[in-house]
Amino acid sequence: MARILVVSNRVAPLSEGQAPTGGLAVGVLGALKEVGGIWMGWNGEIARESGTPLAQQDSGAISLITWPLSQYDYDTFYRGFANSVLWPVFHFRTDLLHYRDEDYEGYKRVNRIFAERLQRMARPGDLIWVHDYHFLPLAQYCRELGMQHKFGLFLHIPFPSDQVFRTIPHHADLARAMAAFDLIGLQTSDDLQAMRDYYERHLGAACSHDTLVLNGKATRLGVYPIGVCPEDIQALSREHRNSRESIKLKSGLQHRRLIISVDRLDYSKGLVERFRGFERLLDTRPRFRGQVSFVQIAPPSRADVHGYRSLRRLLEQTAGRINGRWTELSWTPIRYMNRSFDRATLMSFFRASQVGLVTSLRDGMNLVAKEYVAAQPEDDPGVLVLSEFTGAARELSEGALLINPYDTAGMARALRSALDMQSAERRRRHEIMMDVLRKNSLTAWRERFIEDLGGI
Ligand code: ADQ
Repeated sequence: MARILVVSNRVAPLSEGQAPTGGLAVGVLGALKEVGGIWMGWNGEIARESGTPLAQQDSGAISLITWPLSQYDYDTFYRGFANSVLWPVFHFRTDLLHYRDEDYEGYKRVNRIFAERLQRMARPGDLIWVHDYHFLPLAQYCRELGMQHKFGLFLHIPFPSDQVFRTIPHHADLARAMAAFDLIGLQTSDDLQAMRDYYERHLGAACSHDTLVLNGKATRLGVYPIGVCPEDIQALSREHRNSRESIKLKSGLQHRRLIISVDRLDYSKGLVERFRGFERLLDTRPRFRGQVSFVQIAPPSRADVHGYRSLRRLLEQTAGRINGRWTELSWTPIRYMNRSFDRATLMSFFRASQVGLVTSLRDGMNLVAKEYVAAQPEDDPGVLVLSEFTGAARELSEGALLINPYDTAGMARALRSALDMQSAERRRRHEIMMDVLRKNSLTAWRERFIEDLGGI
């Protein structure tokens, strides 16, 4: 069998107790655990020079090969072009686009460093699986170094409409370079359609249903919705239902019902809108006051990137204001925690709650939504309230209560329906969603992508 070489920006630590809090890391780690492979990327550290020293860590069938970035490369590549241009634009936030030429140069330079590293590591026949928006030109640079491997790119985030994509300076250069991949995987058919539209309209590519041809080179496009391992999550949440943390959470609730949300602290997740939705519920349905608590777990991410610090301040103010309005001596409406928890604890929290609330303004998939469903007890499951602007909504529309996160009153109505929903209806919805999770599991995601890449 061909070796799989995975490239992503940040490689997740393998040690126990250091749970990754990003969807990409959770997904890649879960996928590689089953088949093994080499995972290459940044070790999260800053050094004098990017790319050295190289470190290797082996754990079971997975080898991690990592290196640091220089401060300048971190600032230009990571904070700059990747997270101040590509991330906001791909999430339709052109108002947050901050472009600088030196950031784009840094982005290309780091991609070239990764290409050189990859060339040294790869053996003939390896399948190269690149992850996410940090490495759109990587295959192109590898080809320039003479590599003839099969290159696949999986984009974890949405692909925006062509009008929005064109706000990126040098978008055509980027898109031409991306066409050096043999396979590009997207989360939903909407993303695929948007990508195809752009290539057709602006670059004159010949596009069929699942292939685009640009300057004689074909790139296959496919939809691969990332999933979870539902059985593992079910078992984890069951085994840890009486863990110390879970008992602490329940005793703090004093038999009140619980709405839970877990996200990286990011403007794409619609956290402020969510707080307002919960506030509206308390405003309009007095019977829930003192009876329902909302727990928001949101560890800070990208704190040094423009927009994230002010978001954090806004959230603190909003939570403070709502709590100031409604808190009673024995009840705090919103518990807002900026920290991460290990996976088992998180899954036990999901299991202990009656409603999982996901309100992203845009989200490639949203694994939390799927984890929430998988963690529920089958005989008494909670309800998922889910933004229609997540990739997950494409798959879970029959079981979840879909909302538009900009519609505060609609969100409050959905929360009320979720809290009032009878057990039979909850079980029915849960079963429908579990069927989807089993079919579109993390294993299926990996197998389909690798099989398609290998078969090209
Ligand atoms: P993210 O934007 O990081 O992922 P998401 O898919 O929800 O979003 O994944 C977050 C992961 O981190 C989940 O597995 C969650 O359990 C974990 N996590 C989050 N907060 C945590 C906390 N406080 N403590 C511990 N764990 C925490 C990106 C895209 C998504 C896409 C994924 C995977 O933005 O749209 O679903 O990649 O492709």
